[in-house]
Amino acid sequence: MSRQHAIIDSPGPTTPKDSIWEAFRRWGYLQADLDPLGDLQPVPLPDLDLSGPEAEAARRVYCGSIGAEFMHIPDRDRRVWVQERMESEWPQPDRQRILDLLVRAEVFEQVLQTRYLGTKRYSLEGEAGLLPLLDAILGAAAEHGAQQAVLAMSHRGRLNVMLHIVGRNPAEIFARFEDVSPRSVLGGGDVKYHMGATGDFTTADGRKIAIHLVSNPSHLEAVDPVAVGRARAKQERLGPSGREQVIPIIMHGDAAFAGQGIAAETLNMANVEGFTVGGSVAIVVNNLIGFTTIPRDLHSSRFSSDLAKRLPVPVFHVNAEDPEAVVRAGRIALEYRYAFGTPAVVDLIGYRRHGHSEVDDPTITQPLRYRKIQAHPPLWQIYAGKIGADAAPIAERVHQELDEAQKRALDLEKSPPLRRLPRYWDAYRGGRYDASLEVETGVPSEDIARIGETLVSYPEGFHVHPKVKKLLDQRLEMAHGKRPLDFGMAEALAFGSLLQQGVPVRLTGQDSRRGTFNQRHAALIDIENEQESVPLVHLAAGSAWFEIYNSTLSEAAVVGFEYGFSRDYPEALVLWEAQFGDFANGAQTIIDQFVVAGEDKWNLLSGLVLLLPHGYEGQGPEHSSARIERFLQLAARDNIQICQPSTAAQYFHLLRRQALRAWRKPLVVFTPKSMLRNPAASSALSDLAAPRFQPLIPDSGDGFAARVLLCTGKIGHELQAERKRRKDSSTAIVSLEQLYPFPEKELAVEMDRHAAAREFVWVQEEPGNMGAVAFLLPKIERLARGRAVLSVKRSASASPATGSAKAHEMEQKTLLALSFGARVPGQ
Ligand SMILES: Cc1ncc(C[n+]2csc(CCOP(=O)(O)OP(=O)(O)O)c2C)c(N)n1
Repeated sequence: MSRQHAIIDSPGPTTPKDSIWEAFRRWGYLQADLDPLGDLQPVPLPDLDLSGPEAEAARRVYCGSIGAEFMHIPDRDRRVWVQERMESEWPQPDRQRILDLLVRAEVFEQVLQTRYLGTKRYSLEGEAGLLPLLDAILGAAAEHGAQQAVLAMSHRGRLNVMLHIVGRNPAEIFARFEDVSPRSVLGGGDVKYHMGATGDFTTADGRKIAIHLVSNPSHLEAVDPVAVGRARAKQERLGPSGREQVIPIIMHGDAAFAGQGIAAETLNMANVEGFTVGGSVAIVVNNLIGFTTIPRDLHSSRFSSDLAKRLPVPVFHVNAEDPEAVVRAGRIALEYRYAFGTPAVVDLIGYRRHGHSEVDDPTITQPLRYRKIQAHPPLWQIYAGKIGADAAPIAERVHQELDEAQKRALDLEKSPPLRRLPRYWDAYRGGRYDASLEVETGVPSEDIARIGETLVSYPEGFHVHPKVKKLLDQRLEMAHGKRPLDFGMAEALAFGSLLQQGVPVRLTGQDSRRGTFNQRHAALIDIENEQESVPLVHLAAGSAWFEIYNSTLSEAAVVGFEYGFSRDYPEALVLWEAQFGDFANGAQTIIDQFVVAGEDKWNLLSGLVLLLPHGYEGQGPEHSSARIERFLQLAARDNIQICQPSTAAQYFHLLRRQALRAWRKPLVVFTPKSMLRNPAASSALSDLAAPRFQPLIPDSGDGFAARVLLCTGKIGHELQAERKRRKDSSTAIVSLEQLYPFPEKELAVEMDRHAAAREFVWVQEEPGNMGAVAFLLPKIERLARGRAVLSVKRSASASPATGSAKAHEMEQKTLLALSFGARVPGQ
């Protein structure tokens, strides 16, 4: 599969006949018969004001129920590929199967409507063609070797897809309408139309495809990168044939696809090496409305799918009420994906029979459209009439099946699970923290020396940049204990040692291969020919592998992707790195809806690591704070880990702990910037052999201090330097390395050890309305047993930091002075 799309245009029409066909190939979709209700009017085009037998033939192909947009694709071969499929005859599809699916789709919705009137279900009615479409796509995928499909979709039609495509039992779905076991989900769980599900789909020719419907939040499109990341992980598990074996199918609402940036960010990753899945099939379930808003207010283009034209991929608009055309469009799209390894899009144009949900009255805002819809028969009746079949007996049978399923649901005491986790999750657990989870993470110095030697090696004749060469020389000295270890080397050694133990490692982020702060150099670049060498790859043992990719300039989609990847590769250490932690809030939806809440809502675990450079260094409001306060506010019931290692060795142990414990919990690490090169933050080789990460670094003194400063991160080193400068012997400094789960026992021991201390002072660089102060102060007060608890921080502020380097210096000095006892006038 090539990433280069040769821009070779067609030789151009040479005969009048050619030019007629060219006109229809290029513009025919604008006059295609796409909208069952006729609201999407054909566009008058002089280019298509053509008559005669050739024009009529071309019009039949390009202005029927499929409107194919493909002439924007630069590669002529790909255009010809689409053209050939559009212009050839197609065999008649299995009409009985299509009819059966259409009946099932709508009868299921009608049963829900009559049994659970007034309950939201986000009916598929008006878009029932989705079932034959998925059936066709999965059937064709199976012919190409697909064994698994990762499906993502929002609320609309989800229950229907769970039943008919994922293959869940209807009783399980009815049980959720009956809400049979509310006590099991008090304070947690999720609504039924967001649940993930797994099952098997049987294709028309009897093949089986395992289906994974990805759990999904309300936030539309947020699931897109998660599903793609999951598909990528599943593919990597399978090796080179993974792309054939695992097919992602992402369904979108028309309003959401056009409006949500994360959909664009996800498409942008489609053919990028570190993120490609060899193409996903995108389906726009296009009911020409979003809640109450009509298309002209939803997007600036005729079709909501225009976003996809950023890629060299075809878009097949298809009239949802011509199921045979729908099936054909699905098959062509799927085959394009397998032929060229890129996405392909089906825009399924139908309508929405009810309001946004079934409790919403659409006649208030779209009275005319809904008058038409009320008079419009369901698709299965239209289709049965067209093919001359009697669908009533099928409808009767489906009704009966569903009646029986509902009775079974009433007998259930608990809602049965809708999915089974793959075996690779067997060895891991979530839930609350307990100390029995701990493992030793130390590595003996001899092993470190050996790993270090590989880390600094490269092939014979490879021309390393002189600056990198110097760094590698220093790293070799570090590996042999001749120079203190810095963060960059500690990280490389953590990765290298894990790889040697058979743990795969994947790291992505903007400029992460070199490292934003010129600190990583995971990929060495030959200065003569730009060839690459990645030393860590050579440390991978057993089934381990090492991947490091510079990502696209996105936060939301890339974090979503890596979260998805971590969901299907629990054995791997999966890390995403922000350029500066400040930018992580671009991924806030993924953090809020998946990373911190996924276990609570869906009982799904992830060991994803977020590396967020953090620290006040005078670089302005958007290069200072990774927003510790936000993560702390999101922390409850041991859902995440929030850490700020202050030394290289602590970082080493923290990364190894994350991979080696059986506990799979997202880990947020506030990582250093200037501290990367601060000798005070470096570690001795022997520190890497220490048993494990310390959630708290106690003061090195004898416990007789009068004041104890408590802090986390870089400010701790500044406090140490200030204490030295002042020759202060009455102040202790304690560094909290783990903020959550809160290391209460360790802190209590340390505070009790300082029996003579009159006050405990929480010191932070962040303003008073940010940082850890609000989270920690009540906890410190509880442990202080009546002794004074104070805090030093910047004044509360609307933005995290000043833009002036000099103002920053002044503020920082004031923080240090206050920490050592100066009082603010008036206090
Ligand atoms: C990010 C986000 N913003 C707003 C909403 C509220 N909302 C729920 S459905 C909906 C309309 C969706 O329209 P469309 O994408 O066309 O899908 P449809 O419901 O018509 O199938 C909106 C605005 C949401 N769920 N997610």
